[in-house]
Amino acid sequence: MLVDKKIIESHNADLMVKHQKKYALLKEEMVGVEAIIEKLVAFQIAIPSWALGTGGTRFGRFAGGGEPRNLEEKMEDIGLMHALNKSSGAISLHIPWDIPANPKAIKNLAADYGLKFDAMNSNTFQDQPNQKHSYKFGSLQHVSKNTRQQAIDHNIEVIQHGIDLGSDSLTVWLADGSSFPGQLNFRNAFNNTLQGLEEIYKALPDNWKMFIEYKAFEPNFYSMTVGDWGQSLLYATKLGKKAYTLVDLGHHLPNANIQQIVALLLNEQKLGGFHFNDSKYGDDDLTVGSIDPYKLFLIFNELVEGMDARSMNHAKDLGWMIDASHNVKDPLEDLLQSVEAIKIAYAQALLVDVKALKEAQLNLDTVKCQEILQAAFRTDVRTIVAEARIRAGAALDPLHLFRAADVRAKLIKTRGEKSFATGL
Ligand SMILES: [Mn+2]
Repeated sequence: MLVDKKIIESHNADLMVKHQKKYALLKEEMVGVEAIIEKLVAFQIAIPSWALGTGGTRFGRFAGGGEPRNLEEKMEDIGLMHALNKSSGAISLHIPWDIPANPKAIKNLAADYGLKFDAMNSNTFQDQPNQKHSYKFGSLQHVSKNTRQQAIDHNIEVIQHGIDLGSDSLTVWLADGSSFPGQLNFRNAFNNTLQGLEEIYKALPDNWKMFIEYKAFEPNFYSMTVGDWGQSLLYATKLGKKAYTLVDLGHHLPNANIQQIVALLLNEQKLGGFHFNDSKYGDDDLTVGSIDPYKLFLIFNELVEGMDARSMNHAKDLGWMIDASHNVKDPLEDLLQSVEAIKIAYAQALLVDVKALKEAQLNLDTVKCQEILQAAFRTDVRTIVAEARIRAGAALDPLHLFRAADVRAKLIKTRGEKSFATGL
């Protein structure tokens, strides 16, 4: 391991006095800090296997050096992150990019790093070498039964890989849709897709969940067959109680009120999981919290309120994943920033004075409602998040330590300057 316990302990010792001063002050002022810290320690965010290399755009890809060359090295990267922050104890795999040659060995490796296998992801948006039928015109929606069957079989194969590894959920994201008016019969596309999802659903073990992810546009630009939360909810409702909607923050039209979508899906018991990222225009896949941290806080506020209303376990009852990948930053530094942003927004949401907010809502006191939310959002909770990290055995400042320990240089030394992560 590139960052071992000793390195973390000595890093923490260097920063501890300053941290403890800040924490003592904060603890005096704030009520309920201990309960928040407990929740923060339990809250883990899954890292997608495709985010560990520098992502490509439609125009080019610029590798950063030392990228993981195979599944084992991707797990090494996430293990490294988890050692630094004790908040990313899960990996979300993508098939066929990460098919484990030896599932048992991969499972053991995950246990060594303290990682679990989160949702498995299928891929019917690309054609793979030697694939019989093309997905150029869609997969589960396709006019050809053979193409549809191939996509169904692939998803069932992904479930099997997940069973071998101890995962318990499947995320289905379909690129299906159309780019020109008249290209597609919408009803047939919907019904074909539903039939395919039903076949996949039948192959799910009883303790599994199926997440149906939606996206408003891209790669198709006229229609997407699972284009919004309404369509996803329709499928999930028709399929049954193991099927849920998955919300990816970047998959909405500009200015969509994601907070409200989350609240209603929770109300219907149909919110299954989350893909975190940030964006300015569309599916930009930028670092979580880098553009609009207030929106992220408002979403977490609805998540916390909605989960508490149903006595749900924040850490376990929904799937929490990052789905971001881009060109400019070191992927590990980017992911450390994303996890930190998620924890900050979660901590702020836990600070909201729920009782006062309810009262203000009933009194139609709009000004007070805003004051209550913004009081929580404007609280600097970084010290609380850091305290939770220390208690979990992580580094006080993961990003600082990642740089100070020269982790990327060491990865480049073993993996090479021109290594390319498998995947996008
Ligand atoms: Mn996604």
